[in-house]
Amino acid sequence: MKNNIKSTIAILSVLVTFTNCNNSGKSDNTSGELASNVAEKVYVAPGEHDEFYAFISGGYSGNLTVYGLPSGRMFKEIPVFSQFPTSGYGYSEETKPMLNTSHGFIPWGDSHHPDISQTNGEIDGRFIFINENNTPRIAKIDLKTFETTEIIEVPNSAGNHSSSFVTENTEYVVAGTRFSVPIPQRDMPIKDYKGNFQGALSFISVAPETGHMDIKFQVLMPGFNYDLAHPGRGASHGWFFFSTYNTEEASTLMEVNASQNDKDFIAAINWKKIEEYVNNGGGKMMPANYAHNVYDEDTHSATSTMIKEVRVVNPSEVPGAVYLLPTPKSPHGCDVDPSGEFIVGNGKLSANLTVHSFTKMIDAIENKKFAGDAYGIPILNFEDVLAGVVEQAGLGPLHTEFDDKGNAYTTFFISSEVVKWKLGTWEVLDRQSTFYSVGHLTIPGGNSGKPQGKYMFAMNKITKDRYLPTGPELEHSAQLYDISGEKMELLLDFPTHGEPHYAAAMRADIIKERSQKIYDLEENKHPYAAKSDDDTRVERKGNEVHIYMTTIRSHFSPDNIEGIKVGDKVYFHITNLEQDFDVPHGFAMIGQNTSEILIMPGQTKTSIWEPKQVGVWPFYCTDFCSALHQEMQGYIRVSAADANTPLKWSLGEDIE
Ligand code: RUQ
Ligand code: CUA
Repeated sequence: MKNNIKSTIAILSVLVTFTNCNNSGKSDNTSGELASNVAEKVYVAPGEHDEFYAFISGGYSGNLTVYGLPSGRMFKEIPVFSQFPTSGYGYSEETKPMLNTSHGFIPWGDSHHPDISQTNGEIDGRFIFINENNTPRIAKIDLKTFETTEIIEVPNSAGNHSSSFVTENTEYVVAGTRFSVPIPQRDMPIKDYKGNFQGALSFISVAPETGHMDIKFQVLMPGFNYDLAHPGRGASHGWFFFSTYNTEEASTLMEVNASQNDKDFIAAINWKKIEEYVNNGGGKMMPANYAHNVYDEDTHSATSTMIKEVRVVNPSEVPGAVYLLPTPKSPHGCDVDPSGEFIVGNGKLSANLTVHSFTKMIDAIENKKFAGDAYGIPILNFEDVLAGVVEQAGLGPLHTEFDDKGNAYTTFFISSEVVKWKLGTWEVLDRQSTFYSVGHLTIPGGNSGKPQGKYMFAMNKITKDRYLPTGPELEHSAQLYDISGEKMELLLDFPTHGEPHYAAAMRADIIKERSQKIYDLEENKHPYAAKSDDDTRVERKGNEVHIYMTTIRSHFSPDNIEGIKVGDKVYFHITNLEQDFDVPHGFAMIGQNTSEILIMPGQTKTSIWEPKQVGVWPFYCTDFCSALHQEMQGYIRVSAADANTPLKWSLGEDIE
């Protein structure tokens, strides 16, 4: 009884609070979390669609997740660098080649920075690229199908972190090495790092129509750590900027030894100049070994090709192509504003934010005002290229994004906040706390010449008390802010998956319209496709058995198979005959040493089973596809290795 009274009082006081809020009429107050208009701002009614897509990197999950904004609802996890039992990616025979590398099959990756393709400096929603940090790779996801369709390994690279960022017409997707290494790799003492290790910056060309990727050239830089990067745009289109740390070239106890120099550099690369040099036969081909994996939508299959050489360019061969801009102090993010004039160095150990001017940089280069050189690369004077400093903005700046009104937003890890400041005047306009320890932030279109504004979300490294506890491990937390007004307003917390290093976001309309609903069965060129029940069959080749199987609501054809033997390798090649949106069928076989597979309408996928025990073993559909989904099953009779049970199959009648 007492409890009842207590809770009634609690409810009343909550109501009173809300009434007060509403009566106060303060819609722009900073305690916005409780105001009911905040809830309206993120409310997307049942059946309605979100206004923006957000593609959030999964970090150590190796994948990419798709969210809607402003609701913060997660729509999909796109498998990229990691095996994914939910769809069978990396488990099906068709997709295993996607995870092939020069180190063999790798079931996992560490994805960091997604970036959407651009046309004329605007994001176009055709493709999204993302890097793998650990075993350097760049992946491309087709935003028609939301499938990973290409992965290219990056040789001469390690800790592929200053990646993947695209130039304003998607001429290149760029990947830079975080860890310098011996190039070519060789057996040598670690203590000889300095002067001997190198950092490769890779320019991967993207074919305008198909999106096909190729490593056009690698620039072999001094042995610094290349942490983040961004393309020039507008006037600075043709340049690429990379933040560096460990210009000390230390190889041990980096937290001390790589923090000695007062200033590190932002490296400015004139890729247009190097491209021209390379187009005229410049650079040299160097032996290499890296995988290029391509998924073909017609055959529904991936192939992996090993490539044996790569073109490398030394900065000294192309005078005027590479410069170093002194930047305090161990900068992390390297961000370019929408106009292309300002290059922000987020010096994570510095109290101030340094902003370089592209115009001043060009002036200084033309007047040959250099402060020295590093391994022959000219170093510009700090003062000569400085556009301005955002003073004492916060502690531990990491990343900066931009809106469409000339404002910048920088995350501060240590002081756990986002700070809004004005480009050109460098004054701080607003600051809002994040919960807690923010890394990256994203504004839709924020990494292009045309930011779309409206929202900003912060991706935080520490969650602590933001959600119901789930044991020691918590999902990371993101916070959505309304940035349409003068002050940022916190709207929503939502959980993210893995560690979201970065995200790309854009208005939903373009992607939504182009999104594919089914695969055309007629166009299916999979060599093992069965396009109707007439094509279904079982073929034995030695101890390999190939089952050409179809699915349609609600049966497999065939669904009874006899004559399989212990020691066989059984390939289920399953074609989903459906031609309706959102009707996949799944497949799983008891005792399989792999995951289930999910087959989209019109698609063929292959799953392997190596039966080890005699018996009659069932398989079934894993996706609740119809009222008779539970009936969607079949049996396989497995006989002893030396038995002579004839190979037979059927649907709807007994095997005699
Ligand atoms: S990082 S939290 Cu991998 Cu982009 Cu800066
Ligand atoms: Cu097909 Cu359930």
